[in-house]
Amino acid sequence: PQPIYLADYTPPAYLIDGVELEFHLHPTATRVVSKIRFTPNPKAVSRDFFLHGEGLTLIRAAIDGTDITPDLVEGGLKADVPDAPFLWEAEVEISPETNTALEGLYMSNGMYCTQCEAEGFRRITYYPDRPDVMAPFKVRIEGREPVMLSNGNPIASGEGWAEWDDPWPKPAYLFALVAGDLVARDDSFTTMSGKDVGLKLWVRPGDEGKTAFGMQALKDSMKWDEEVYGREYDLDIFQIVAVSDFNMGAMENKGLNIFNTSAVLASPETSTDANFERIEAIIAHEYFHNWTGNRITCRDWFQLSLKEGLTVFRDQQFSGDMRSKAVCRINDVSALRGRQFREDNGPLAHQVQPDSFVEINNFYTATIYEKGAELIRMLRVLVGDDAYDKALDLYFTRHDGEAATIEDWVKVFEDSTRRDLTQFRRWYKQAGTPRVAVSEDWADGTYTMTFKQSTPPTPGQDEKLPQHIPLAVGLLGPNGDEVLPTQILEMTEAEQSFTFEGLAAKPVPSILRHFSAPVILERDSTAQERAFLLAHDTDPFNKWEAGRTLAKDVLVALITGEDAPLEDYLSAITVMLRDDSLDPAFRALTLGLPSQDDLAQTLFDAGLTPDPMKIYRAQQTLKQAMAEHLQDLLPRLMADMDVTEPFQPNAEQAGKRALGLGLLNLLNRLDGGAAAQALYDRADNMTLRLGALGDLLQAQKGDAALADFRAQFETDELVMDKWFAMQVTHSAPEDTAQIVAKLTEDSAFNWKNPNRFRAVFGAFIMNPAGFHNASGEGYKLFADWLIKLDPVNPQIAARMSSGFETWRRYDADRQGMMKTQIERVLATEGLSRDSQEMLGRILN
Ligand code: B3K
Ligand code: ZN
Repeated sequence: PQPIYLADYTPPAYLIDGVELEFHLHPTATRVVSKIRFTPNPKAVSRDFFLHGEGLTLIRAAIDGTDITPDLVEGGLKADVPDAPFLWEAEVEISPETNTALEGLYMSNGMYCTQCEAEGFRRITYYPDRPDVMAPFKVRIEGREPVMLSNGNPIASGEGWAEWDDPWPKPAYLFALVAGDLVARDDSFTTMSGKDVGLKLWVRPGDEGKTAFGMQALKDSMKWDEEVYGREYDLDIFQIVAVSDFNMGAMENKGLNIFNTSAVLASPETSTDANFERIEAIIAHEYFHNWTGNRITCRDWFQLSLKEGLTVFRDQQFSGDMRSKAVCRINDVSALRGRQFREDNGPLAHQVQPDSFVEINNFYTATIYEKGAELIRMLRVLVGDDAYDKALDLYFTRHDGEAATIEDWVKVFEDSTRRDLTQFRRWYKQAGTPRVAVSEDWADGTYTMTFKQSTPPTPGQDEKLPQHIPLAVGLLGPNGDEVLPTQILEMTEAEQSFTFEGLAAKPVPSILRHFSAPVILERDSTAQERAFLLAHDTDPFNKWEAGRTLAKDVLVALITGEDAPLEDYLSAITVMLRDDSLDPAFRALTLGLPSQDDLAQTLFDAGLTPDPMKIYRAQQTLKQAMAEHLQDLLPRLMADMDVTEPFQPNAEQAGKRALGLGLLNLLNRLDGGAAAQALYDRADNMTLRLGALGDLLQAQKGDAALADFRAQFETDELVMDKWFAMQVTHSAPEDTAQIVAKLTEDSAFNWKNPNRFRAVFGAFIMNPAGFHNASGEGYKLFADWLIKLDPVNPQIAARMSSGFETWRRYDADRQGMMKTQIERVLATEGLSRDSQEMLGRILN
């Protein structure tokens, strides 16, 4: 497959004044009639008329009313057209029912729905399927479905038909159609200028009871975007539809967001606190896209982070405002390190604004999303909050209605702040995670910190230039008082020193507060100093970070057989846990240990070969030591975390449950599962039930609970996903592959459903000790399933293949076994472009 290059961008040859679509729905023979008014683009460099089209059967085509026979070519069609505005008409036939890739128009549980981003619209009709062609759409749907929806405002409907009108010009990737037997939760929102907007959350009959939380999250998001960004909604109606078969979380189609059921349906009995939090964030994210993505869209897919990075940043801000800022920041950074750092330090590393791609669906990555969001966060830190707000106002006025670029975005900041951001732009163009090493010097009341930055080579990019890094730094005195509040040090050189004068004693520095830049900080420190920061740092992120690095020091020492600062860690953690002034959610996070994947990368970076079993055992050893050390404290602390009020999915209650479960996980190592069983038996919400089930599985006492869980929730797809995932996550490493194999034979393993496939195989590749079991059977099993899934759903197969992305970290045996499997998948005949690109990059 040939790559597409950013450098080859040219403006579209024709623009569109208006689109009319007519759908005649049929499961295997849907007819789509299109009328498109084209006009030559004055900025075009060519007059060639090309329309994208894939898997379409062309029935008829006409230009200005005269039938024509277009030239059907690879990926679309060509035709001779007038050198003036003209009307294109076409009729095509498509088969939604057999569309298992879930891209274009497809069926899920008997209901029609669409997914057009990035390039799915070309599977619906012939069209210039590129985001810089924006047009208003009118849609008529004919069919037997009781509910038939599309973008924009409802115009008219009757028995067997419905018409919709979206006045806002949009690229085709934002098109949506839904038709089926659906029921709505209705509500309304009055915008800041007093307009009434109808809100509808559509679900399958039976799921009405799981819509209240999503609707509230939507209203909160609408209010927040008005208050914080001054953005008002712009149609008479906003709709969300929940769909069971969906490749990702959700999609921001104009006025008609389509959601994976897992990203919108919620109830205390079936959803965990983490589910509620994620749902709130995704609803906000998709809603925020209405301005950052839809009103201002991307010129081409190389600019994907323009909308995704910004919208993630906005949803992170929103979650921080709705919940606890500190806890949200810690969670966001953990996710960034877990997914984006892993990507940036392996064969799939790529720029936030890539130069080329083969399959764009492979670039909906943590780098585009989460690193993109970090770049915006840094910009905000560098220019200041007020200047950020001004820049955003300028962005919205200058680019509303346009398909913009990342250059446009940075230029807005330059123009509104008069800062030169030339060096900052490198963040978009240089892949890889910068390492920042710190050394310090103390003499005569002067404290000097010297920072050195370097970024390791990434595929296709050997040389890296110094980046513009905002380092948020504070200093603490020996008694724990802050002697210097947070300052932003701007690092622009490869090596740079900063001095602080007039200090009475050598300070303890708190560096990279609130994780002010997405870098790896390298700083040798003593266990005492880490414990000191855990006890005294005023920055909650760095307070947590101190605990995390101390835990990491202990674990690495346990793995490598060096002296571990175990006692320092245990006493520091005890002090932290006892501190009632600390938010339970914060304490729960600080009690958690760095992940096995994080430790593997750390060891690899240190020039060692990570052994997944040793890492796993070190974690178990440390947890056992923690349990024993905290033994006397556990019952009282756990009792303190009991929530007696009725279940609320808010941050306060969730924090107590999280800490309670964190402590139970330790107690579980001492009481052989007794407390977990008791909790399982009395739990009246999914958070506690699932937490208890995990502990029971861990203690190898889960059989009865698993059977009970299944009996209770057999008909609930989303809860059954948890039932599958839990068994993989909490398996003993030597059993994991067999358990996965057994689950794939279960009658409920509906593998064509992305949620179900991910429940099993996502959990598998996220369980390093199990996946990397020395026998290699895990690798083979995983490859078998990639081969099986690829022809059915290439997007999910390609995405999951990142399970192999860390193969070069491991010993020669494991490397050899993984390489064999990667090559076997690559050699599969007819392998999708998606998987070819991913596995090809992973291998090289
Ligand atoms: N924009 C969509 C993702 C589309 C993925 C296409 N493979 C959801 C989101 O980021 O909000
Ligand atoms: Zn998005």
